[in-house]
Amino acid sequence: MAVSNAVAALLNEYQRFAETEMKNLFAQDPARAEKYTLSLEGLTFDYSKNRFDEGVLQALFNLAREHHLAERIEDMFSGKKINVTENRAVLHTALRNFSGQPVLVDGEDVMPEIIRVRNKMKEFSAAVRNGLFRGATGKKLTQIVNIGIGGSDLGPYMVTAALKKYWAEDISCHFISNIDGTACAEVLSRINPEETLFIVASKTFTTIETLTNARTCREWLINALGEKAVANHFVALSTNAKAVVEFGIDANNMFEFWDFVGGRYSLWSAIGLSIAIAVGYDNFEALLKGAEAADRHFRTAPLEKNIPVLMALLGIWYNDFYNIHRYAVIPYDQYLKFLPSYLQQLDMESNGKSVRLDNRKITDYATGPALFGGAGTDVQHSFFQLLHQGTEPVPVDFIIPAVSHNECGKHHQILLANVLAQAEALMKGKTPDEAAAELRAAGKDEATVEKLKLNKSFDGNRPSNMFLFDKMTPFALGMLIALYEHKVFTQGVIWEIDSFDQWGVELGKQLALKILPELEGQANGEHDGSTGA
Ligand code: G6Q
Repeated sequence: MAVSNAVAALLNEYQRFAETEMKNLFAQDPARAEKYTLSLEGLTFDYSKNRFDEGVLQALFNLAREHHLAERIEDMFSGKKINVTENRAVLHTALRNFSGQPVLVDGEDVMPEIIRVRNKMKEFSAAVRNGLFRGATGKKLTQIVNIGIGGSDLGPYMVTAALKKYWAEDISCHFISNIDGTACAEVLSRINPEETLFIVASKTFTTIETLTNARTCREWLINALGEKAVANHFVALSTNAKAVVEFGIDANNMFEFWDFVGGRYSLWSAIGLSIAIAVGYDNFEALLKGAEAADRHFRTAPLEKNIPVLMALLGIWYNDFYNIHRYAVIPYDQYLKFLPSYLQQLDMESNGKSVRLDNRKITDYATGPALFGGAGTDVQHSFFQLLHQGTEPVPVDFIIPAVSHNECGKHHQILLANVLAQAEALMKGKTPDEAAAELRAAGKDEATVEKLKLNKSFDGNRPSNMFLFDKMTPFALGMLIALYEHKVFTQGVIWEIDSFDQWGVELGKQLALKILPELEGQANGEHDGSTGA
């Protein structure tokens, strides 16, 4: 960020605060946890284990004000074309708008169309679930295969897995995304054509991976059931009606969405059809309503009480002042095991940018951090070593439901104990003296104490957020995802980048198309020595 007043103030705050240890802040202020915990519709968000005091926090709020965050939020919700490089409005929030209020793009209310497609999804998902819409041979369609990639895959893939407990008993979901033929072969070997519904999900309907996978699946189906069966076994989710029809899918079997819905923000649209079929439309709507609750909160809560704003500002504090360019998301919920890869796309595709909105190359500050993660407790036994004792801290988001969907002996108590212990250990650490005392108490001789005390000590002062949900319902999941969406948006506002384009992804789409005919011997290309060889 250019050195503005707010940035200069934050640089001073950084100098003042750098040596402060969080554990001392807790010791000095018994009310710290309470002061820095917020609640929202069944979520408790505790951000007290972060490196800040009131001075730092106020300076961060000033940074948000300096970037006119409140106005930028209104710009997004009200349909301004904030995706400037593609000249598009950004209205995934309209997809989960149940307020009855219009949302205008170029003077036209987009809500009637959104409601029409929602109703079409409701009707169709019910017809598949209750067997009114059947396969060509009269069998119920119980095997749902979503064919899509990136934003047309990761959302439904993550959400259907997260809501597995809500699936209809006789329905199973499968996902084909990769162009690697293995992805197709593995799914096709497990399903029966007579009972399979293929959902071809592609915003543009031009993506080579999805179209190639869809053609292979279409051929497989035709070989088994004949050409006429396609109408009963294929539907499309897209913005491109012409390409859908050219592909051979009936226009009636297409569920539309619009170019104001970005790929990685599209699970709330027709792209969520596999979710609606798996868990039922009412649960899909509950997911949307959870997101709507997060939208209302983001739009109306003051900065000081605004969860996505706090998530974003603390992220910026570490990214741009501590120079920590990574963070980890660790759900302690087996059903959420794909959440980190979903968030990887959301965050890294949105904010992995180096050109500003004013068209200047960014050379003097860092934008989006790298995100990684996995399900706790599994990852405690893999990369947590680096979180505890690596040379640089990694801020962590811990996510856990208070009540499990699968009460099973003491499992959930142990899971909860683990997440709390990890967050506390990261924050408190263990000094070499404490480690030495433990070694002596265990009867070790002084030579062993000297040899091991540093290895057994932990710097501590490592930050984390805690998201505690009453239960991971469709509503709670919708809220969680939307909170991250708004966090990413807020950071993009402060970094002054377009969080809604993805020119880096487009490059990959072009390059492979150029080399493919060369591999097939139909063209010669100019390449560097390595690629040519
Ligand atoms: C997401 C990106 C990208 C996109 C895929 C699939 O924001 O744009 O991940 O979703 O490339 O694109 P289609 O849906 O057009 O096939």
